[in-house]
Order: sequence, then C-alpha cells, then structure tokens
Amino acid sequence: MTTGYVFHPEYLWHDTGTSAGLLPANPTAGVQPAVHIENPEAKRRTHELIHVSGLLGELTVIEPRRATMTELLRVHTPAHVQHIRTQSDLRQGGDAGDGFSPVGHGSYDIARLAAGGLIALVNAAAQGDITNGYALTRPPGHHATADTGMGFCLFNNIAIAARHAQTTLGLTRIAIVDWDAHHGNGTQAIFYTDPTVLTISLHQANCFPPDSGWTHENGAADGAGYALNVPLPPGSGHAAYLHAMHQVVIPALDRFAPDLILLANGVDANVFDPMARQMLTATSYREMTSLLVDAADRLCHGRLIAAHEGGYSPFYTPYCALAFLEELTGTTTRVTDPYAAVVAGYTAEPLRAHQQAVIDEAAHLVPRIGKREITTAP
Ligand code: 3YP
Ligand code: ZN
Repeated sequence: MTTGYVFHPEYLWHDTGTSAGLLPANPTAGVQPAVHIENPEAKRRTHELIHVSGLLGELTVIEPRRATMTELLRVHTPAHVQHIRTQSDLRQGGDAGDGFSPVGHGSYDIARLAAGGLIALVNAAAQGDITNGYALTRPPGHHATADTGMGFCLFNNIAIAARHAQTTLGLTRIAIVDWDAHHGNGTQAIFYTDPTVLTISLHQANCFPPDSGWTHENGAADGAGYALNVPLPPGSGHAAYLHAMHQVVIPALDRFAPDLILLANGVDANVFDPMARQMLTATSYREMTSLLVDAADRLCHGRLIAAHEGGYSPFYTPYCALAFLEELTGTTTRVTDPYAAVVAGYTAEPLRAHQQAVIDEAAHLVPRIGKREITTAP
C-alpha cells in the first residue's frame, strides 16, 4: 500500500491579506487590520511536521499541476471562473463572491494548482501508483458552488476531482465524505440532483453557512437520498463523531459501494480550533480515518483521496493532520500528540442524548441510498 502526498509552496503564497480575522478590515468603522484567519501558518506547520516526523519519507510525493479550463468548467460556470481570474489580476486582489473569500493577486493560478493537486492524486490512484493520498492544499474548496466562491473557497477542488474521475478515468460512483466542522454546502449543491455522487457532511449545526446542512437536505430529483447531513450540536466531540461514522457514514458507504472515496479533510472540528465549537482530538481523527480506510479497502481497492480544508489552530492542526496521514499510510511516527494528556478528558466525553438524536435522524435516511453489490472489477 502506497500513500500519495501533494504539497506545493505556492499553496502558502495564496495571499488572504490583512483582514480582521474573517472580516475585511475597515478602520473607519473601527475594524482594525490583522492577519486573515485562513493564512499559511497552520498548513505550513502541518507540512513541516509531516517532514520532521519522518512520515514524508514513507510517502509517494506527487507534483501538482494546474487544473485546466476544461476541468474547471466541468463544475463551475464560465462567469465564475472569469470572476476569479479578473479578481486575481487586480494588483491588490479581490473577493471570490461572498465578501468572506479573499482572492490574492495571483490566486487564480494557485487555486488551479490546488484543484490540480487533487486531480493528480486521483490519476495516480486510478493508475495504481498509489492506494490513497492527501493533498495539503490552499485555498480550500468545499463551500464553493458552481457560480460563486464562498467561505474562503475559490474553486471546489473535490468536485472538480470527482468530475475528472468520472469523465476521464471511468470511476463512475463517487462518495464524498466531508468532516470539516462547517457544512460542505458547495459540494452538496453541485451534486444535489446527481445519484452518481453521494455527499455526506458531518458538521457543527447552523455554524457556516448559517441555516445550511440540515438532515432534511437529502438530495432532489434523481439525486433524492444521495445527499446526507449530520448537523451535530455544538460541543460534539469524539463519541458523537465516532457514533456518526458507525451509524451513518460507514453504512451509507456500504450501500452505495463507491468506486472512489473523496474526503474533505477539514480538521477544524478539533477542540482548539477558533472557527468552530467541536471537541475532537488527534485520536478522534485517527479513529475516524481508520474506519474510512477500512471502508475504502472493502469497497474500492483502498482508493481514498483527501483534500485539506479548514483547520485554523496553528499549534494543533498539525497533530490532527499527522494522525490522519499516519492512518492512511498504516504507520506511526516517533511523534505522538504532545497535547494528548491535556485533551484526554475531551476524548472521554460520552455521547449525549441530543447528539444521538440527530445521528439517529440521519441514520434513518441511509436506506434511501440504492443498494449496490460490490463488483470485483479492478
Ligand atoms: C467562513 C466565513 C465564516 C466561517 C468560515 C468558515 C470557513 C471554513 O473553515 N469552512 O470550512
Ligand atoms: Zn471549516
């Protein structure tokens, strides 16, 4: 088993500028300029930990390329692609569409390199060069819809990779799991009427986007039943997420029997993240990943390709991502979570009734997915 890894320094050059956290700075209104919350630091430190831990030496490093116009247009409207390009051409950059999504000068090319990094991993998996893989990309993608950027996202990297896999690699049934703390609304919207792409999002209820990601959003038309949401109450942690994996994500994957699993690996549901109020630890990510790796082995020759999404704690994001990547690789490194003792109590929090109720609600929708027998085709 080989694990692919995509990283590029240009990912760190996506310039989100001097916002005040997540708002545009506005001194006139008393909003002091500061660094934007989606800045390179957490991802730079993640890459450096992957190197320093020794894990990098175990990985098949894959060079990203830029997604082509044809590849972008499988998901996005020409007007949206053109908008990102023109914003990116401005000397000071601009915004991807919602006022929350900075486009730095030159970010059009970097966003194409992020989408293309995922395409490169999917290609390598289809060719059998790797079994699974991780693209440590910026900018993120899961909020971007066909016609707008949103929530720090410019292009929907995972959706572009999914369409690429279907169109050019014959991987027709794709499951997209999204455990970022925020709802994967863009991915869900892109595939909402499409039964060939199952989307499953676990997220903090009513966090971002507001009023999005409820269980009743379950797909429409031919895609009815093929969008699943588990809007976990704020304060959900290890037990709730593992229960959701066992009761919803894994049974849904088993019914759907995908040819490829894509994962929006936001690690911003960890207990130290400033952008959500969930309580996961590196151990949680390790155990959740183990379940997904097992499902991929059982269902689709191990093909599990992940994109980095959120994760804003510069000091804890790297340990969550390392646990994830160790589990993909099937090894451990000499680096263990240095916060393990500090967070032991969080990991031990029991499942609460109000969390279980939401998970049960989502679990009841799993049988709407048509059951497919696993074929043994390569
Ligand atoms: C985008 C604007 C306010 C909340 C923020 C969420 C970004 C994120 O990590 N999405 O997954
Ligand atoms: Zn997020």
